Amino acid sequence: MDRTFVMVKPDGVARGLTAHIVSRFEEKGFKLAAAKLMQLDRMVAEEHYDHLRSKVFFDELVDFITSGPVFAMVLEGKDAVKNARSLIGATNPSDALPGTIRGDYAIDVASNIVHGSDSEDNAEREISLYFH
Ligand code: DAT
Ligand code: MG
Repeated sequence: MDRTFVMVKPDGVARGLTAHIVSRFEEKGFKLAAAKLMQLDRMVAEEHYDHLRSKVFFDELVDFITSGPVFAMVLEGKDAVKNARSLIGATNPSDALPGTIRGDYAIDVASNIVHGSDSEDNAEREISLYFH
């Protein structure tokens, strides 16, 4: 079965939207295969966002993702990476369509409520980073 890594970011957990977001994926047809509420340390956060190290917003991004607990998940389903990304919506909530999670629950790119792996290789890399 295809699988992907999805994480409710600190803004989503703090706003009490964790269960709601899990439900959105379950309603879509995903099976929740693993999940945990956890606090990221900077090492894990920097490893997770390694591809963005050169960006001006990198420090802000690491500050944000380590600012409170996140809810990390492994989701299983057909074309898991693609289906999860399409439910999550565009990176910038201003571009995310209504009906997507970011389109419905976020307004600012710096706190866009949920993460989803962008390729099968990154899904496996992120699953081993968070669930080992
Ligand atoms: P995505 O989360 O859609 O895969 P990404 O991997 O390009 O997007 O970026 C990771 C996160 O970095 C993104 O969810 C929010 C943050 N980010 C991206 N672009 C940003 C920007 N211009 N300003 C602030 N944060 C940004
Ligand atoms: Mg990404």
